[in-house]
Amino acid sequence: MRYIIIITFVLLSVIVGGCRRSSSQNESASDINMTLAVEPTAPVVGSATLRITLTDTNDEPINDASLEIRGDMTHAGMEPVLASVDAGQAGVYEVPFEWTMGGDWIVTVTATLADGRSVTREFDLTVSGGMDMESES
Ligand SMILES: [Cu+2]
Repeated sequence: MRYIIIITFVLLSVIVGGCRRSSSQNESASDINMTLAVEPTAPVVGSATLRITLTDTNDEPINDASLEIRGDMTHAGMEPVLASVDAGQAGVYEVPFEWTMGGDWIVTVTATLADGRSVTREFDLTVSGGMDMESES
C-alpha cells in the first residue's frame, strides 16, 4: 500500500514538472535579429560605446524596444557592468559602457519589445589592456 502512494506521488511530480517546462516557452521573440557592435572596435579597458541593432523578420528596424545590458567576465568574483537604453534610431540602440578589466567578457542583451515579448542574446568579447589575468603575478 505504501508503495502505491509513493509511485502516485512520483507520477504527479513528473506531470506537474512537465507542465511548468512547456509554459515557460511563451513570450519569447526568437524571430528578432540582434547584432552588437562596440567602439573602439578592438575593445580596450576603459570607456566604450555599445551599438545594438534590432530588426524584425522583414529586416525592418525596431526602435521601441527597451534593452537591458549586462557585461560579465568569464571568471568569478567580478561585479557585472550594467547599462540600459529605451529608444533606438533606425534600429540602432547606442549606450555608453565601461570595460572594467582586460580579459574575456560575455555581454548579455535582453530586449523587451513593445508587445511585451522579449529576446536575449549573448555576445563574447575579449578586452585587452589594463590588469590582464595573464600579466598579473
Ligand atoms: Cu575580471
